[in-house]
Amino acid sequence: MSEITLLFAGPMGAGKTTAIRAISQIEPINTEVANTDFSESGKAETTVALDYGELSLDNGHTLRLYGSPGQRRFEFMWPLLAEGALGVVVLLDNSRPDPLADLRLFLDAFARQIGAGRVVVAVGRLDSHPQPSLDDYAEAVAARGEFLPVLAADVRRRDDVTALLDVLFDQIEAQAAAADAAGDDDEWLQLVRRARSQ
Ligand SMILES: Nc1nc2c(ncn2[C@@H]2O[C@H](COP(=O)(O)OP(=O)(O)O)[C@@H](O)[C@H]2O)c(=O)[nH]1
Ligand SMILES: [Mg+2]
Repeated sequence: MSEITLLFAGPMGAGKTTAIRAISQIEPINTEVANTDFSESGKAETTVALDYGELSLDNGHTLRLYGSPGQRRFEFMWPLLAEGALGVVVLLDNSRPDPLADLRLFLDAFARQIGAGRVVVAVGRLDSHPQPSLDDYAEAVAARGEFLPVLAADVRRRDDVTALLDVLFDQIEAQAAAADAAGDDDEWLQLVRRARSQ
């Protein structure tokens, strides 16, 4: 497997396109069109198909960055897009009406990836919208019996996005190393080590 892909998911306006733009080394490809779905967001434009960007690693490999369409009518696509991805970054927007409901929706979609330790949640706009707090998110995750990191992030800042990837990679590496030690030949361990050796 020479392709390493990461998926950015989350509701409309959470910052998927912005996050990919912040770290991509190519001009990201996206398909913004006029938003006709104002029930979900007042944004004038939105992504109806995929965002795509690339990050070249020093070892010659390329990280492929995908942004999933955020509207609920594309819910069926989210787990499909995550299937081949090394990891998933779920972006949430704390200014939305019920961000904890958004959280639950996306955790449902990525249950398999969460079980494998390959999901991180990033909450945006906490500065202007402090409620719910990161503790509330952590409690909501724990109440589901799941374990995953929940961090604050402003995806307009490249450093915030790379910090998210670091946390994600740490977690994948720890889980994959444990599987490897247990005798499973863990392909994710090889992948995450490749993704990190930049
Ligand atoms: N104030 C503020 N704006 C943010 C933050 N994160 C993202 N944004 C802005 O929110 C918008 C997100 O839009 P976009 O990336 O298209 O979201 P997408 O629908 O998930 O692709 C952009 O205008 C960002 O600049 C944040 O933490 N604070
Ligand atoms: Mg977008």
